[in-house]
Amino acid sequence: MADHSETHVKMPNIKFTKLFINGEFVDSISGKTFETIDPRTGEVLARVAEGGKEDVDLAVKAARNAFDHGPWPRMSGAQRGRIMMKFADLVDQNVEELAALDAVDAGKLYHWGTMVDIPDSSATLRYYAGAADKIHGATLKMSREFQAYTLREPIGVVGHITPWNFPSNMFFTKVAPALAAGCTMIVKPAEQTPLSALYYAHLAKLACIPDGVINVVTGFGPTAGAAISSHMDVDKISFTGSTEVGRKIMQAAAVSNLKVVSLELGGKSPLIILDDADVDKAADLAISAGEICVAGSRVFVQEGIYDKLVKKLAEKAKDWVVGDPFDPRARYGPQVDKRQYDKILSHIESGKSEGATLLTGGKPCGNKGYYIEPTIFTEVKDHMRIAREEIFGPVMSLMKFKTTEEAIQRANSTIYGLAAGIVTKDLDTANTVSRSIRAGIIWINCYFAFDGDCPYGGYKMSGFGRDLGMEALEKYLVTKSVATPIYNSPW
Ligand code: TXE
Repeated sequence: MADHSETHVKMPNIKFTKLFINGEFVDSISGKTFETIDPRTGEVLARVAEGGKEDVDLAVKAARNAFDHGPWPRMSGAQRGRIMMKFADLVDQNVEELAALDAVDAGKLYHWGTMVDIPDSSATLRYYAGAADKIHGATLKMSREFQAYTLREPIGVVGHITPWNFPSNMFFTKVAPALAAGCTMIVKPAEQTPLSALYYAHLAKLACIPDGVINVVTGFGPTAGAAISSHMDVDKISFTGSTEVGRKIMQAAAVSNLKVVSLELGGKSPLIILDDADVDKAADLAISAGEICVAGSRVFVQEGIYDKLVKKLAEKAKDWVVGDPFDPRARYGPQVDKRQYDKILSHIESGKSEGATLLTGGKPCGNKGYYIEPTIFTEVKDHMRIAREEIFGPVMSLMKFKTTEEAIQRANSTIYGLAAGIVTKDLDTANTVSRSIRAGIIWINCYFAFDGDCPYGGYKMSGFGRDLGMEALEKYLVTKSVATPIYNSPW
């Protein structure tokens, strides 16, 4: 654990803690608030308005009104795009404040936030701003004396329910394509990390996004989240989070108004390292496990390179600095909250008791906050809990294999299918593995390579629907066909 004495802490000014409904920051109707905790210390960072069903009703009413009568869906795509560009500029102008908010609320690394998370968020906005005036349907020559055309219309009022692992990126991954499509929306950020979403609501207002288009209701899943997913006037839910809650959201949609659902859920992503891989590079790629849904938490290593890789990882582990997210030397910050911290530690204990070999880490560190040493287990067997369940923390499991066929079979032997990686110099093998793994994104000789233009999402119980790319825009559009007769057509 790094010594924090030299750390220059850029404590953000927490200005926004109320619900954002119809363009105003308001208290919850019940007057209730909840604590958001600083994972660096375990202490209360701020009290935030706790939205409940009545608040969701108000937010949906505002979004419905903005959709049915407001300017946003009726503007030209070019106009929406211009406003979204302004929103993106405001995000960039506040990059330090936003990265600091995510650092104290979510434990995200500050320097990573300023260099990657926040710039990627504004880039996502600009990507979809550019798409807003390129939404069009087709002209259809029908088989009889008719012609038709299709209109691509916004789907309506959208509920976005997001997790805590990437508070800023998740916000824009959901909000940006929905804005471009002309939708209005209610965002419910995770209860662990509500602060940056409220700041984004403020910036949206400054960018002149009309009132009611973006509403943010902070609060808990079983109350605020459930009220959104079972609401009769919400047309679509876009959710990222656990498979368990994804199931509840589908059920709520089914028994309410059959709203359209897209789900990005858990993963247990395999990284397959073949004998011909460069050991140094393979070790760097393997060290990608962490609080990300696509973490390469099952690392399959071919037997010829296994011992060399274990040695290399043990060497590299000496340079891993766990520390305060504001410390530029820190590579790992704290876990988001006590529950996640306890969950990760319990997985580490299960790894030890089920007989995996602990190579590095394996225990908490620091004298306050939710810090855990990055942990590597070797000799992990497929039946062990650490190999089967999503851990969502800095825990890597190394498993040995003999043939590529065996690696493919074991990699696919999971209920999830979010991401996978392969490290090899052999293009034929890389292509074979890519086509054989059932996962939404495959990385060859790289890992965690995301881009606004590159869709991602799940196979199997990792969900359905894609975020990012032009495919995500489609989720927020619905097709209408319009047919007219053509009399006396020679064709
Ligand atoms: O997710 P939850 P949590 C996985 C990961 C992690 C686990 C739990 O395995 O350890 O999920 O994380 C809202 N109706 N992922 O507890 O509970 C909740 O308030 C409607 C994978 O954070 O699914 C929050 O806003 N909404 C993942 C959001 O759902 C409900 C990212 C996510 O919470 C609700 C995060 C309900 N009944 C966790 N209950 C990924 N794929 O990236 C909760 N919520």
